[in-house]
Order: sequence, then C-alpha cells, then structure tokens
Amino acid sequence: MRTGLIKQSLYLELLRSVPSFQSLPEDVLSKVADVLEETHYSESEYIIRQGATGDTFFIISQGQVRVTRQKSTSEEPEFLTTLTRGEWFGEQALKGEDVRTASVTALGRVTCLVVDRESFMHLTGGLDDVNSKPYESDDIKAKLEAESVFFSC
Ligand code: PCG
Repeated sequence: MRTGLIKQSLYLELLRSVPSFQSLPEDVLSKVADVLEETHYSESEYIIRQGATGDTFFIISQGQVRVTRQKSTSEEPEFLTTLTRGEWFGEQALKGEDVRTASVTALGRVTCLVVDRESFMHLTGGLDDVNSKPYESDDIKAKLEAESVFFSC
C-alpha cells in the first residue's frame, strides 16, 4: 500500500536531512519515502540482534539507539556507539551474507523508518559512505566468530 501523502512528505523531509543522502536526486528519495515502513520500539527492545539474519536498513526518525557487539558468548557485549535521529544502521547485513554484525537496542522510545533490500540498493547504490563504512572494531574473523557463536546456541 502506498504511504499517505502527509507521512510521505514527513519521511521525505527526514531522508533529505540525512547527510549521507544529500547528493541523491529528489525522485530517488521520493520513491523510497513512498515504500518505507515506520516501526516503533520501547525502552531496551532489540531492533537488531547480532547473529540473526536480516535484510532491512533502518533510519532513525525519533529517539536514540545503542549498538553493542559480543565477541564470544563468554564475554559481555561491548558498547560500540549510540545513534540518534537522522542516523542509520543495518547496512552491513545488506552488503554481505545477511548476518547482523552487532546488536541494536532502543534507548527509550524509538521510531525507525525501515527500508527493504531493493529500496536500499536504489537508495544507496551510488553512495560510497554507506557502501564502504568502516568499523574499526570489526574484521572478518570477528564476524565469523560472531556467527558461529550465535548459530551454535
Ligand atoms: P548490521 O546489519 O550488521 O546490523 C547491526 C548494525 O549496527 C550494523 O549493520 C551497523 O549498521 C551498525 N553499527 C554501528 N556501529 C557499528 C560498529 O562499530 N560495528 C558494527 N559491526 N556495526 C555497527
């Protein structure tokens, strides 16, 4: 179903305000604003679980999220960062093997705009900063460890 016009224009406004998307033509942003889904989370709720499969990309519309990563089941999750309105996450699983490389939880009430794989490709196909975002704490070995830890549970 198409997004209502008022919501579509609010979504478009948010997409336009995201620094990474500022070079994108209006028609691309408008098409994405038309198909994305709004989702709501409460305090401490998981938005993404490390090791799960996923094929969606999230843009924060309201609130803040916390990103953590567990190197092994015996270790405590390591705090990586917090992200806020206008920031995005979830691109790693869309670039690789669909496996989430970190957990993301809501800090208070959070609203996200969720973009599916096809729209993500449309939106970010030509954006270097989304496609090659480096995370210093990550390497391929850590990713494989994370996968084996979570799949063996
Ligand atoms: P994804 O799909 O692996 O799901 C978890 C998301 O957390 C990840 O994509 C990134 O978008 C986001 N994230 C933010 N900071 C970091 C970080 O330092 N490392 C990792 N792995 N993910 C991060």
